[in-house]
Amino acid sequence: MKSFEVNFDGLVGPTHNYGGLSFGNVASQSNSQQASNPKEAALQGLEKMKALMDMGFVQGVLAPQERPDVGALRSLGFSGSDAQVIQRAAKQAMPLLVASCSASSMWVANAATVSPGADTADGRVHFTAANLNCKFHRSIEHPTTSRVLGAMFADPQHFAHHGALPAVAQFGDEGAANHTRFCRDYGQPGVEFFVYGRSAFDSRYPAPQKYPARQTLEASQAVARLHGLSEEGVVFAQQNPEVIDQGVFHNDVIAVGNGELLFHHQDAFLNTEQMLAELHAKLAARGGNFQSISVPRDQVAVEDAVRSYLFNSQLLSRADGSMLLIVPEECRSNPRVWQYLQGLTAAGGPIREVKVFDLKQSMQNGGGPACLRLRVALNETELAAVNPGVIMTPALYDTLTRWVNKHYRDALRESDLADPQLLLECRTALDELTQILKLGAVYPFQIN
Ligand code: SUG
Repeated sequence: MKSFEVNFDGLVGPTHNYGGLSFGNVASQSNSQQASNPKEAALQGLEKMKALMDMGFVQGVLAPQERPDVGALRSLGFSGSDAQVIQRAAKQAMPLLVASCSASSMWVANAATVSPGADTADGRVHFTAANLNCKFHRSIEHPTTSRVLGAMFADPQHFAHHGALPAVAQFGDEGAANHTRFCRDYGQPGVEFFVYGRSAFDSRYPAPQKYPARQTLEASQAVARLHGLSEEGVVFAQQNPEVIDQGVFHNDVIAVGNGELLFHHQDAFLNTEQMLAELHAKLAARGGNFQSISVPRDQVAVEDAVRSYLFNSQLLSRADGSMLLIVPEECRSNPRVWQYLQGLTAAGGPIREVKVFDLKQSMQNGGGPACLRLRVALNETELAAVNPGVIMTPALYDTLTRWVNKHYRDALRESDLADPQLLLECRTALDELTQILKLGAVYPFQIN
């Protein structure tokens, strides 16, 4: 049976703005207060989805969330009509209104961790929604994420959904941004690679000093248990705390894996040799030949990796067995990174081509090509069970482009977030979107 890696990209929501909300994420902090362009952001994302579809990859789309999140503001004590809630928050606690308006659900690599059916004890594809509890604006995503994933992957014969882990920092879970899977073929049992930033219950593990480690070992272990993964099919590794302190807030800012290949920076991990040996041995036991490409710090410094998002790329397998790397424009404008990439594709290794995309609107909040997609490996039967409304087609691309042009603003500043009209615009757009994507009722305004 054929199997595929399907990339589900987050559609950017109508309230995309630069709130400066993510301490430890260099781009988010340095672009705070700039005016954003939600329309351009959504169109840039759609361009990438279309390009991958045109190249022959199966591409899906994941819906954005209702923002401002009036329910979250009510839970913090703001009351009255929806418009009054927004106005009172704007007057008394602007940072809370900004957080409740974030379109951060676009970075769907953080939506959930996904284990394909070939790896799990019951043979179903397992999803655990990420609690994202390191940042308030992201911690409010998972209830809607769970409903949207449930509407996309509804058939319980093939898909199992787990709610987010307990909402405490000890179980901080950021989803697939710290998870990669190695395999010979997407449909064969693979090795799932969980990367954590610290241990919450064992003080022997080192931890970053300046910025938070968002993913804990205990959260990763819990996800592996929930998904019914076997010990032979799992490797846990610790991120180097020093790179977290340089702005590597998720492992996908410093490493990316696909098929049998791990592409990573030399300084990405602790105990690298031991970790690579374990990956090699476990993949070999599953019939695979693990390979890694380590990018030396004297060619690409950690700072270059953080600024260019070289590793926040999509590593895709083409039909001829070679790989393609999808990188953001910022890689081309960094001379060291661009030179490294020229050498990489000329070297005759597995990565043969680099394609560049303009994702500036998302990049300015620290979200590159890999942040914008959630990978789900599916066999033909499972793919047939996915809600067909969320699979990208030329017609869906045209419909979504029209939908964005009709509903989105082309400039958004902090002062605009206090406008109750923005909530109405967002709800009108999302109500139409749930019909386009055939999701049913998934948003608070549709179900309460
Ligand atoms: O969680 N930025 C996101 C970026 C997420 C990137 N995801 C991955 N690397 N997988 C975050 O820090 C910034 C929002 C603001 O400042 O307005 C933000 O949430």
